[in-house]
Amino acid sequence: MTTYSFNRRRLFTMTAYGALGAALPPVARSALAETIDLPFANGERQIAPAGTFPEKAAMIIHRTRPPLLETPWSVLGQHVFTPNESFYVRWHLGDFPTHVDIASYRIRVYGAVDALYEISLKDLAADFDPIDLAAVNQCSGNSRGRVEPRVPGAQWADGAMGNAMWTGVPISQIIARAKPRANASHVAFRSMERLVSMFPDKDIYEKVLPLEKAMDGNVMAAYGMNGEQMPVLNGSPVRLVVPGWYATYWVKMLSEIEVTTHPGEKFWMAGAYKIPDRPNGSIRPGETGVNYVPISAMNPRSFFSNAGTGDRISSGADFVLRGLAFGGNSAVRSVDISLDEGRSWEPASLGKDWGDFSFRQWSFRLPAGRKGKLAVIARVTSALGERQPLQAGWNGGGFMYNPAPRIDIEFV
Ligand SMILES: Nc1nc2c(c(=O)[nH]1)N[C@H]1C(S)=C(S)[C@@H](COP(=O)(O)O)O[C@H]1N2
Ligand SMILES: [Mo]
Repeated sequence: MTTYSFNRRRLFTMTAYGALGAALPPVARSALAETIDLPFANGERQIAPAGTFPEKAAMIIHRTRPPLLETPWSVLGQHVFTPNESFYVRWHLGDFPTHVDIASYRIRVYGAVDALYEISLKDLAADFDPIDLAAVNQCSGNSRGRVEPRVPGAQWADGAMGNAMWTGVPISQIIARAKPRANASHVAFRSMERLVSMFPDKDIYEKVLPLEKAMDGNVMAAYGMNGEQMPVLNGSPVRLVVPGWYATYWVKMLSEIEVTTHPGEKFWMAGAYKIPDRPNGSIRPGETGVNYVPISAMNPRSFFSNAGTGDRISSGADFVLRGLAFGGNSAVRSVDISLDEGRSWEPASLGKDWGDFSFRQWSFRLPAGRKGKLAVIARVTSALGERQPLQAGWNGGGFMYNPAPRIDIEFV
């Protein structure tokens, strides 16, 4: 198993990133011979071959400018730690820097504090105590393409997520040093990129956490990803990591940390990424009179990684079903398997525990000799007691999709 020791000296050996912009103009059609059929109507997408996007292997293209790139399930399902080169990519604003000057890069810490200051990358590595923490980064709209009735937005299959071992400095240390004032209640995180917009609220990517959440010791300014410098498309040189919460909060190319005295009022908090204030963010399609709140903690999910609907499997030998799960905002308590449409459940075996916020592998042995069709459902229960529903919930944003997955296979 790989160990992840991030060499902090590497931070200073890098002076600038490559000409990212060169990869972003429309990709030549001829380069995109390969396509993939995602598991929903109109799910055909092109695959960008390795190298089309900087530091990236072959990725499923949902959009090129700004990029929305999905990790193929054939890669994602096979790793506890998603390889950096295959990690999905999602940007909202087109105008993000193609070069970052490492020497002059600073994060400003200011607002309702007594000691505002700026952090260089050198300070970040030298003046604080870094941590390593495994955490799943998942887009709020992951699997949106599966939502019925269909909703607008990126039609992701299940590959708008990934797990990595993040290295960085807890925000609690950074904020403690700034000495927040007694009336401080929230922290706004902003990135380097700008959008030329008619709507001044929308021009900066700003996400806001309650101060208590920002100070939980897990939320961090990360510079390492799986023991390496993180790819520029995933937010180098520094991104926010908010273990247990949806990736919309994981601000990339972090440039400002403002301690404030109020919740987020700008577009990316007050306008977008809001869910019905209901259990699992779910309402009936078309339901009105619902209060909407900013999305926050993830719900639990499980996935099959070595079998899918339609597979024909030899009954001549035991077959070990394998998959991935995560608990959302807490650890995986159990993954349970049903072979009878959800009437009874048996626990799967869990793989190595990499921490509460990581993917966890699971496996379940089906003995040799079974013949014919079989429906298998996998359901995770989190340490907080949250359990995947058997039927998908729904909301107009296509957020928080998490029904227990089911596959229909046949033993021959
Ligand atoms: N600066 C910046 N950070 C951002 C975003 C963005 O548009 N700009 N998008 C957010 C959203 S919605 C997602 S899903 C994640 C995606 O992280 P990734 O591209 O590393 O996979 O980044 C988050 N952080
Ligand atoms: Mo997202």
